[in-house]
Amino acid sequence: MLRWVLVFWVFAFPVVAQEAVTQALAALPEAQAKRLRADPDRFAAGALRLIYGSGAAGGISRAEAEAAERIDLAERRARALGPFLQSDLDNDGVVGRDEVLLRAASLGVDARARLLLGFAAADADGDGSVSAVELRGMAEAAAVRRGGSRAAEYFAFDLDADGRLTVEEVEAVRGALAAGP
Ligand SMILES: [Ca+2]
Ligand SMILES: [Ca+2]
Repeated sequence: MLRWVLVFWVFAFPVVAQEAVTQALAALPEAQAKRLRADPDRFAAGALRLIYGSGAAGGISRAEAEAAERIDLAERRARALGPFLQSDLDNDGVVGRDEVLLRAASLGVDARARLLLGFAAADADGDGSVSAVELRGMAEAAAVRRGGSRAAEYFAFDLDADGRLTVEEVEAVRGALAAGP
């Protein structure tokens, strides 16, 4: 009996998946749906990385996915802050132009250009120094620009709507995306 249920599931799932994926795509913004259709392998690689990296037993809950995403964003913010914190020579939490110029002089050409361009962009009010608030704004913008939220996108493809995204679902979605609309 179980065997026949499994046989049914294996053969029926792609059809069910195709319909569910079509519906999920229709609910997403057009640009997002287009990007997913264009590169199913990229979607699958990102989702599987999330599942194997932060989930348990072949799947991930929405809460686990959101926690992993928040940790990822915090790491990106920290990376963006690094060069600025290394330029805060007097450790007062504000990066002044004089500090940045001293730091820049010790760097190679590429790192120097990145630091000075980053400093100009981060100084939102143009007063010649990057305040703690401006630092946080810069870090947030950099973190979102380099990736942004994918947990919501992945859970649009929780095909059986049980609140867990499994490896089987990701593979079914990959297949359905590759097969076309
Ligand atoms: Ca400082
Ligand atoms: Ca400023």
